[in-house]
Amino acid sequence: MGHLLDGAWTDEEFLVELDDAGTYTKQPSKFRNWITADGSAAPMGEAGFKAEAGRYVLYAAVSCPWAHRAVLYRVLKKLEEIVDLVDTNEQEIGGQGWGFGPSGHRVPGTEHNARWLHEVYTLSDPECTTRVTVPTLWDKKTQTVVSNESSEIIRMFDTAFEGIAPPTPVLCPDDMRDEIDAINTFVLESINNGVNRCGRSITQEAYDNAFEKLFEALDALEERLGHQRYLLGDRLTEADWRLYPNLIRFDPIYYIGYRCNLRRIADYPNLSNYLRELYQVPGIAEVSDIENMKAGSFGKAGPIGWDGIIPRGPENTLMQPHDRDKLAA
Ligand SMILES: N[C@@H](CCC(=O)N[C@@H](CS)C(=O)NCC(=O)O)C(=O)O
Repeated sequence: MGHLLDGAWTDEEFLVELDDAGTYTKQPSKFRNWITADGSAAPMGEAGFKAEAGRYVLYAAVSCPWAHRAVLYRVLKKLEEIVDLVDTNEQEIGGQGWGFGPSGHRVPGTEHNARWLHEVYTLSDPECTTRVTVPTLWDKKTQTVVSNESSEIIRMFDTAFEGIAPPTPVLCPDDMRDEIDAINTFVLESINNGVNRCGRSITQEAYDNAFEKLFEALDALEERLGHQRYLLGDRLTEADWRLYPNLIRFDPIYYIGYRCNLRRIADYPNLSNYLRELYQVPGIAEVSDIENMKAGSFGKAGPIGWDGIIPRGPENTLMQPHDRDKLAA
């Protein structure tokens, strides 16, 4: 995929996501502001992004696990009436990254009709040099991108809209933050990035390393989930929701398309039972459309350069009963 260079789209690969060993490695996100309850700057970026109903737009794509985090939070934190959601179309061969289709999309708060998501970035910063990624959080009022970093968007969604949105449990409570950060780092390295490293690294060695680390991590989580209901005990937290987008894609997409084929999640009794529980949380199945995830991932212009033929299986059994409540404290 191309990028923005000084505000212009280029297909040239200069923000390369491979390190010297051929390992797929993500670029840092460009926009890192935070929405806060009173609009103060915290913990980084510019001030001025106050939590207000109807002010912000979340750009996402169904196929993307990072965007999925933010879409899940929009449901879990009851923000559907407060933060707008715009799904970009899948990428097109010869296109300019994430797009809105031939008739385009009127960017809220502006008169601009955008054909591509990168135009939303240049409305915000006309000279920017960056990859253009989902999720992207847009502010209609200041006509700027607030953030394109999913880990931070979900933290904002967790608490910034308290008092505006209906009450919901906090998913990263202060007294659990260190534990959550620690397990997030482990899951990020071995699983969130691990599946991409298996699918998109360009040397055997880089793939082998990622593959070993990925299955060691899944084995460790399988063991952990044998004696506790969630990753951090009996409370469902951010850590679980950062794992879920990869678990749900694992058997239909990563196992076959990303060469993650030692074991399926279905072969892990605890992980598969846990995945069913998360999928069955109210509202989550509706924003976990596996057929659309497959279409984006295996599409010709998708991330792994598949031939466009979408594998039909496996059967979706995620609505089958789980018995995770037997582990409740
Ligand atoms: N660090 C970012 C990564 C997001 C990301 O890599 N999204 C992918 C889709 S799954 C993307 O938009 N890639 C386009 C590109 O890198 O050019 C986040 O977590 O928000």
